[in-house]
Amino acid sequence: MKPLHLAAIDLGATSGRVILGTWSKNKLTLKEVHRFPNAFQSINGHDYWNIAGLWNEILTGLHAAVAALPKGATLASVGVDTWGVDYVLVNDTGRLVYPVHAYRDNRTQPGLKRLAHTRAALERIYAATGIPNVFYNASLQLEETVTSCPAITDLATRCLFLPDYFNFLLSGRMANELTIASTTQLLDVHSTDWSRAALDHFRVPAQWLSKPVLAGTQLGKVRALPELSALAATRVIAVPGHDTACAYDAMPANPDGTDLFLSSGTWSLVGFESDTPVLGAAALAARISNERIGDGRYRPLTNVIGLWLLEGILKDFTSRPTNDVAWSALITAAEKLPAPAALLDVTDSALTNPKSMKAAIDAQLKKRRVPAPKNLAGYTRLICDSLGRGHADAKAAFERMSGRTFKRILIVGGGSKNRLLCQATADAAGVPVVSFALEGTAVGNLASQLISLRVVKNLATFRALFGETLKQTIYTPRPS
Ligand code: LFR
Repeated sequence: MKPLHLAAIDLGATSGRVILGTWSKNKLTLKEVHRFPNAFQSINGHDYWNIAGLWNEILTGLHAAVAALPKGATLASVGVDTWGVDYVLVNDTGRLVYPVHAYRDNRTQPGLKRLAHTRAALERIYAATGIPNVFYNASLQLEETVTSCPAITDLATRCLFLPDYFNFLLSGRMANELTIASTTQLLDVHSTDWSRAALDHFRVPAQWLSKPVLAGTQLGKVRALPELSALAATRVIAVPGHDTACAYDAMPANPDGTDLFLSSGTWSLVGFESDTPVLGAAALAARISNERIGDGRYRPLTNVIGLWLLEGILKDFTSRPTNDVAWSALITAAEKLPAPAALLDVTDSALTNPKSMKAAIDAQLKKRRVPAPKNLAGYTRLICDSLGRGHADAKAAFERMSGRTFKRILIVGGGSKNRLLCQATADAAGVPVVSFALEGTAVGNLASQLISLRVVKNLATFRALFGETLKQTIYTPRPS
């Protein structure tokens, strides 16, 4: 069989990339053809994504992918994954009728508090959707939109989550995909359709949404538009639209279910794969999110604040590293420091979207009468050790609730390259951390395309084949 070429569009909250994947002789090779920074921008107190900018970066990336193909070859397919929860409201022709807010916008704070203080509603919504009350949920965002702008229910006819919207721009077809739908707190945890109870509670018009398609659904060929003419033969595949679902799919986990997964980037997403959701009072208290795998199964996980802390603190230091050598020097300096006297409370909501991360961390430490670190290496150490503890706490909670024992933690994403974070996690959790040097989200995206195109049988086969080719680093826990 001839080599098969596919493109993964992978958008993160702080950077995006387009990756050309080539499948040949049962091996997947990746080439990053375009990478670009991403950030939300504020106007008059609210935070918005630059959707047109993202679309233009996608086009640039797709053209770079086509240019990187061997002579005469074409792109067989393309898939899009993005961060969760954010959405676009459009009319029947697909025109934007509302600005696209970023999930860190603090407009959801009143709704968040209201639900948090209404025990019965909180429990009802958790029982219906399996998703805890988190400030970024699409449910709270849509509730705020409908309340602050009632005319929107006439203007908009469809709600497309970000991967759905870019799939629409590429294929012309509007569809909601299951994994991204599962991040919203509006999906029924016991089926693969929307929850009437949740839609009614948050006053989201049911007609805005269609029954989600499973990952791997082919949406059609790329539209015949001048800017897409180089992709005339390319199919658009609804891959797992949620980047975390893709990252989990990429991990060559042991099929016996004893691996815990950690997708470490802006957020630290610690969880596992399961045939059943984890529900009930203890799960709600532990803030377990029952997100979905592309085939309909579950990924119970908790969201630990993640490297957002480090990304934030770097902005406060002019001495921040700008290349790999400087990064390595920073990590080495942080490793040499004594362990911090106390760790951060990573659940503190003041760390969610502060103007200055350093000021927010210092304020938390001051309240607890803990001295602030002296320099960037000190903050780096404090952050990595605190995240390591957060990951270990999540593991303990999952073991209590699922009755399973996790023997390893598999890590992918930016944090997998941070040896301080990997070691801190292994030490706190007491199990080895296996780090894979791979673009997990892009790999999961490509895996779904390969399965949809029937060149790979299923995810288990993909993981087995791909796992063999992967370089891994093992961090063994050190005695405390
Ligand atoms: C990671 C991620 C998380 C989600 C957060 C907000 O990029 O998708 O899974 O909880 O972003 O959408």
